[in-house]
Amino acid sequence: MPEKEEMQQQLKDAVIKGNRNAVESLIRALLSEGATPEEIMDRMMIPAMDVVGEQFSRGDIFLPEMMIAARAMNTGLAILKPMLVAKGAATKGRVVLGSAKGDIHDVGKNIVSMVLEGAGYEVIDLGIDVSPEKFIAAINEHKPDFVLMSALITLTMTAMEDAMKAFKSAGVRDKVRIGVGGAPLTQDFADKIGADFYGKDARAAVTKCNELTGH
Ligand code: B12
Repeated sequence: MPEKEEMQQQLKDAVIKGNRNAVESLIRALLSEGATPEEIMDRMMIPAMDVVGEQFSRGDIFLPEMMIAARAMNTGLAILKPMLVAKGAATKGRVVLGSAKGDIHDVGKNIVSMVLEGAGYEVIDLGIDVSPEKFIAAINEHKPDFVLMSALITLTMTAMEDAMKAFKSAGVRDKVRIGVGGAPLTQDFADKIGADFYGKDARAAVTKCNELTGH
């Protein structure tokens, strides 16, 4: 296997095994070999998380291993972040973002945040397990153009639906555009809960936000 290809496989393995030091040094080596941050994220790191999910489903690994892999993933993302965000131009709009109530998965949300910042959006990241009340307070405080919610488990998809209802009751639903995403979501689900858009990945989030802000 040529050296670069070998390193790509090694990076994938390092994320799967949660070896943070190896993740860090392999990313740096790949960057110096000319790999782009997007390539590293899309072709190596994200597919590694899919392998972790499959191993968990099969019962080959358990929660601690899944957690360690996610930590290694977030370490890698932190290295790539300055490169992705540096590309950003002037502010195109303000985004409030968070994982739905009850959901502690944050890797996908962090990628969405980074890619949006890189595309010129100001992002206010509310973190994980964000209650509807916290989203509502952020809408009132920051007056964002968009509220984006991420859910990775079927259970927290319901929490998203509850959040939509809470936004309506609080009278803030029509003040913002709402986007939703996360591995188990579909366009049908987004339509059902009355979101303004669904995005299958971080780039789709940018495309949709650009369309809706006329950029
Ligand atoms: C890592 C991981 C964990 C880690 C999370 C740590 C962390 N810091 O995030 C830990 C160990 C904590 C964990 C816990 C659990 N997990 Co988990 N986890 C995963 C795993 C392996 C990877 C998730 C991930 O990071 N993917 C990589 C990112 C890049 O992908 P992504 O999040 O989908 O994001 C992309 C897109 O979806 C999109 N996107 C995401 N959000 C948004 C938002 C918007 C607005 C837009 C436009 C786009 C968008 O853009 C992203 C980038 O392109 C998945 C398996 C998988 N393949 O998804 C299981 C998985 C999601 N987990 C699962 C389960 C069951 C659990 C637990 C319930 C296990 C348990 N028994 O306790 C708990 C739940 C905890 C909770 N309350 O949230 C199941 C969910 C099944 C289901 N459908 O309900 C999965 C699918 C594993 C499996 N195959 O069974 N998990």
